[in-house]
Amino acid sequence: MGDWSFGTAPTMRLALLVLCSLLVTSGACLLNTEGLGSLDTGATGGGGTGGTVTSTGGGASGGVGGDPGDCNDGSLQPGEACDGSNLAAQTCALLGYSGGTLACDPVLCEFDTTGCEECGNTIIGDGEQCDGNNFGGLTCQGLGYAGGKMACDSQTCQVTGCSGHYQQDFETAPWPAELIGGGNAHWSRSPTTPHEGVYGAQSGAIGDDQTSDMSLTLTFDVAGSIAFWHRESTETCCDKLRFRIDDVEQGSWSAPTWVQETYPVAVGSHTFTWRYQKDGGYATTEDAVWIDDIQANNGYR
Ligand SMILES: [Ca+2]
Ligand SMILES: [Ca+2]
Ligand SMILES: [Ca+2]
Ligand SMILES: [Ca+2]
Repeated sequence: MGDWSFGTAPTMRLALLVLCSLLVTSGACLLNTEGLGSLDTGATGGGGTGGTVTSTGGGASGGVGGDPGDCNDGSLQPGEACDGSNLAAQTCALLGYSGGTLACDPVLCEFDTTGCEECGNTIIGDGEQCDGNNFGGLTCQGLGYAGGKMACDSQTCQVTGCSGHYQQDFETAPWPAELIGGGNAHWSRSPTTPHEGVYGAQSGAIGDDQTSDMSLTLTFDVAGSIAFWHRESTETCCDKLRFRIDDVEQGSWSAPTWVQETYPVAVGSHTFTWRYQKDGGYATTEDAVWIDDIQANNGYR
């Protein structure tokens, strides 16, 4: 009896191996190997056929159940916000940050915003000039401006409030509002032989013992200078262009051709006045003076 009971098992194993070999050939054995293997591991491990079945099954299960299988392949599939260098045309700025470099998480294929800059965290990041009260030592002068009340834009983290170096070439209408008229007649834009471009400034029409003034007030946060070109067509001895800084005369001229003057200017607010002043009698030639190309280094409105 004992011989029969033990003799049956090898016979069944052989039968199962033959059956499985046939099923593998047709491809259907994949569905049955798990059940068979659990019933008789000896058969699976012992035969070459069983090994082939196991490796084939492993490949199949990975393809069906793996979630991030196509993350980091460089192309976007459904469920991926980004993939590798493909950021789906997004940037830190478009995602609401002030700047910085957007990246893609290589495992999750989600945006990695650790390289993005946040405006408002008081840290000056890439693309930010300032943040809050942190200017990182920047000054308006350091940025190429004349000066001003520097502030930091809370949305863009860019410096605001700086003003450029004042310059005026009189090419654009209307008359510059910052150039205040005074005396008996005001200055005006004039196309009469400008130094540069098409227009300069010409003194107003005045009589003997009269004046025509043009004044400009600028602020200098640091010491600078003011330069301008002038030309006169006047009674040489006695009718002159006079230039004043804060009511102190710096020079007077009656020059028939364009000449440039430059004066140093100290820190502070200063008023510059160009004045055509005539004496008590006689006039000659065009009886006027001209100014063009005012340039204030470090001076701003
Ligand atoms: Ca992908
Ligand atoms: Ca910041
Ligand atoms: Ca001009
Ligand atoms: Ca005169």
